[in-house]
Amino acid sequence: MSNSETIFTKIIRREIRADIVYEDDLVLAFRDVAPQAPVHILVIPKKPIPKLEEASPDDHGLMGHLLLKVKQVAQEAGLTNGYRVVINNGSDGGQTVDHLHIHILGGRAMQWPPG
Ligand code: D5M
Repeated sequence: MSNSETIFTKIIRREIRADIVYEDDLVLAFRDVAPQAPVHILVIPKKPIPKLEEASPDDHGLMGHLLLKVKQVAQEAGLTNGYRVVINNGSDGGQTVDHLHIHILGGRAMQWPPG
């Protein structure tokens, strides 16, 4: 398993500033520092699961909560015309921060396939 200390852990602990848009006991949502769309928000579990691949059956409820919060955060961001939800998993998936995170991208029409 990868080292669970990442920049996102520091954001959860308020050791690094972030533009936080939602928080509860289990998840945190904040604006991506390098937005790839007019709205680009990351939703993360507070539990430091390094990547989707390392989520376990014990995380069943947390994973459902996370996805439902993605929907809520997207609604609260005003993304009434649709949006894209992305999880980059591991090296070939393009993951750069080893703390599970769900990207919400919106505010423009997305293209397919992604690069
Ligand atoms: O996405 C990791 C994402 O994390 C990438 O879009 C930049 C974002 N990022 C990195 N550092 C920060 C801070 N400090 N605040 C907000 N957003 C950040 P990946 O799927 O791993 O490629």
